[in-house]
Amino acid sequence: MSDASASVPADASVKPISLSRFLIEEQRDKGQINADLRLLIEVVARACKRISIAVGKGALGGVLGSAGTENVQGETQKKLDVLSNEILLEANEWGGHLAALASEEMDDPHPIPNRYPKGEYLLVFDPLDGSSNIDVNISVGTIFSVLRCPEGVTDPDERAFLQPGTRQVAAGYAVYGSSTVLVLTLGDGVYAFTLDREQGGFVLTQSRLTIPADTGEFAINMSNLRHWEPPMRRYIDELLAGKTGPRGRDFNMRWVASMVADVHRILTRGGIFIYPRDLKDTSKPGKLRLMYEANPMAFVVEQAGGAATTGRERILDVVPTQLHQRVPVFLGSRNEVERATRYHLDADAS
Ligand code: AFP
Repeated sequence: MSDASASVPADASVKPISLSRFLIEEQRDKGQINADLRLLIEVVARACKRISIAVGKGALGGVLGSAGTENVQGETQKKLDVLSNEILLEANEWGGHLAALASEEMDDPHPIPNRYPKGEYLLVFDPLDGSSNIDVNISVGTIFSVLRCPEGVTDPDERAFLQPGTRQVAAGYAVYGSSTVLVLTLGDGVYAFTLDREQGGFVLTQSRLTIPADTGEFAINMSNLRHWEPPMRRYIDELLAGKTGPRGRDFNMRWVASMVADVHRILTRGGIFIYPRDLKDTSKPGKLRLMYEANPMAFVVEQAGGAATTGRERILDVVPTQLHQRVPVFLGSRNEVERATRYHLDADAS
């Protein structure tokens, strides 16, 4: 396994490139984005900076602990979940670049108020992923995905959002860890920008991140093992058997329980992240949300040369039927994702 990602690190002798300059060059020189999409990404980044500041204040900001409410998934909302959601809504609704927004924390899509102009894009986000980690000072993050509003739709409802992940025009996440890093794809590679806390702006620190095809590291919540399907057990049993097992090598395990942090590690040094379907509650085909977590992360991972499946099909090909739909997620180093997927397909066929 290669420990280092093949991404191009920042060269200290080169003048730092700000996120704004990167986006302007993507628009002007490469024609990769238009002015509205540039504005949208800048606004999302600004909101992430505000969330990063709130997260960084910790107990001093009075924002730790539960908000005493539940979201549409029936999960208890943290004060920071609610605050992050408000920050993203407020930042994005007046700029004229969006037709509507949808958040993991809200039952229904959020329309753009009539007093503001509307744009051609739909923004989908998980404002604070991994928020159960917030009170114990472990990394959390914001995940976002951008879709085009379907032609001719002026008042987008849930149906406008139900597009497969292949239609995303941009996606990414901000991880609020020992430093705050914004990871972005516009459909042509993956770029990482570190927040300069003194200057207050995001600076390009890694270009064209690449996930190694092979890995010796896996991320999964092992406490669910007894609920897994047989091919899932087979895959993990083989990893756990180590050198003397069928894989002939030892594997290491990591599980942060913040998807952003686990995916960020995989983008940095490889690995496979799995949240499989389990038989604990057969009404739920997995824990993670297709539109808010799986699709944006799958877009990023594929753009970095990795793979992302549900264990049976490519995540980006799944046609959503509900805004808050859940899917199993297998993503990261290509050869491991393909192997785990093959085990599931072989089991289905036999
Ligand atoms: P929370 O946002 O409720 O903390 O959930 C985080 C998450 O959606 C994802 O970020 C983690 O990978 C996963 O759930 C952790 O799930 P377990 O708690 O079952 O390990």
